[in-house]
Formats: sequence, structure tokens, C-alpha cells
Amino acid sequence: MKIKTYAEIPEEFSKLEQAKIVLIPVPYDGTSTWQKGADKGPKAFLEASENMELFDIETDSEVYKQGIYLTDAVNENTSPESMVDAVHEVTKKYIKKNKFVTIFGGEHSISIGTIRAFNEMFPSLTVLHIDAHADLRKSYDGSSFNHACAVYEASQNTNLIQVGIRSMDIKEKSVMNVDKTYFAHEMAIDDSWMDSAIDQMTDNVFITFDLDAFDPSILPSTGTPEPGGLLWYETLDFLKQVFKEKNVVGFDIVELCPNEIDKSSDFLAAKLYYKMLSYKFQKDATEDDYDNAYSKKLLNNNLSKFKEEDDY
Ligand SMILES: [Mn+2]
Repeated sequence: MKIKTYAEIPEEFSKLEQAKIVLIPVPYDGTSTWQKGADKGPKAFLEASENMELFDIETDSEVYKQGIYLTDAVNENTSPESMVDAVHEVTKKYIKKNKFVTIFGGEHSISIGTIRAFNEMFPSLTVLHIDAHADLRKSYDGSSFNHACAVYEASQNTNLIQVGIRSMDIKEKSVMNVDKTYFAHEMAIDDSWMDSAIDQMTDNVFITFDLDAFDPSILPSTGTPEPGGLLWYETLDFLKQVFKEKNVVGFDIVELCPNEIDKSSDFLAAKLYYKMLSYKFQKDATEDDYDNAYSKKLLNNNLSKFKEEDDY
């Protein structure tokens, strides 16, 4: 990748030492089952970001001034397992540097590594999984590192909340916690899902955002588009509330499968990423230093997992 700074921001805002935000591109597409091309997602996302205006009207902010460090891409792809290990390692490395870590994929199997890192670093982690697909298979095509297995591990050892789901295999019903699943057909007729989902979250929230959660009418460039998805403003409303009420500790965005001619999906992904950062740092705007609280809360308790009896 020849891109040097995220969105061509001035170099002074792109240095690791000063940056509060780290962006890790993972151009991986080893296990996708239908349309290939998620490996080209990070490049298309970064190019669209360069063409985006960096003042956010809604939050009246320029979040890039918090500093955004763009890491080298994680290119490990000798096996799905080694890719997950590499993503896990690099994600953890930057969390330990007290950065707000974000990852852009790639297909969804990269999230096995990102979630594992955040779950080791933050106690009682909620994983907010926004996706058209349940992704709860224990293994698929002979591997437990397939994109169809993206949140199986999270379902076992985090507080997993699934939003936007409209496609799954009947076998996944035995793994799914329906009380913490918001199906698209229900969301379409009743917007109480937003408050309900937030009520079920612990304080520390990691968001894994599969772009196919969006309706294909606004985001067609994804490997497995499904009708009946989320629209732009309802998605932003929900995210805005989550960032306001919870401690979002990081997020990943996956499954952009760019189209050579139609760039609108790339722009949507770029804008979504920037919006999420703008919401994250809106309330911290007056504070001197971003602190992801990892070092304070966790060092003596880093095996703590979500427990049923926790208050949330
Ligand atoms: Mn999906």
C-alpha cells in the first residue's frame, strides 16, 4: 500500500507517539465462500477516506486531530489460524500502548483475533456484533477460523449481543442466545431494540461491524449481501447512543468487497469509520489525554471474563 497517512492527514497527526487512535488494516480474504475481494477492502476504504472532508458537522469536531496512526497492513495469510494469531498479537500490542485500537478488514474471520485481544485486555467485555449473519458456527469448511465462525468464540466467553441478523443456519440456533439477538425483521417494525440492546451491555463494549448489516441499497459492495438491512441514520442513532452511554474500547469494520465502478460503498465505509471516531472522542474533547483504562482496570485481573451475575 502506498498510502502513508490515514485520509492524508498532516504528518503531525499521524505519529504513533501522539496518536490516540491506531488503525490496523487487515487485507485478508482466505475463507470467503462466495464473492472474493474483501482483501481489497482496506485499500478502497483508505482511498475513499482521502476524498472525505474531515470536519464532522454533527459533532462539530475534527477527530483526526486526536491523532490517527496507520500501521502496516497485517499480511499474514499462510493459514487462517496464523492470520488470527497475527491479528491478535498486533491488536494487543497497540492496546497495551494505551491507544484506541481500530481494525479494518478483510473478511470477518479477522475478528476472531481482534475480539480475543480485547477480551484478554478488558474485563466483562460486551461484543456488539452488527451483521446480517449470525456467524456462530463452531467450524465451517473444516476450520474454526472461517468467516462463518467469526463470533462463535465470543458467544462462549463474552457478553455477545447480535444486531441486524437476517440469515443463519438452523444449527446455529443451539448456540445463539435469542434474548440477546436483534433480528432485522423485528427491528424493522419496532425501534425499541436500541434501548433494549444497550440495557444488556456491560460497560466495556467492543464493536465488530460487518458492513453487510447495511441494506444492499446503500451498501452493495460486500461479499454476501442480504436484503432488509440497516439504513444510515438508524445505524448512526444507535451507534451514537452506544458511544455515549458505554465505554467503547475499540472496533473493527469488515467485509468491504469493493466494486471497480461504484465507489459509494467505499465512501459509506469511510464515513462510518470517521463517524464512530467522532462519537468516541466527542465527550473526551476537553480532556488532555485519551486513556483506554486498560492499564488501570485490568492488570491484576486479566483473565476476567463476562460473568452471568455481573450487574449490567
Ligand atoms: Mn455477514
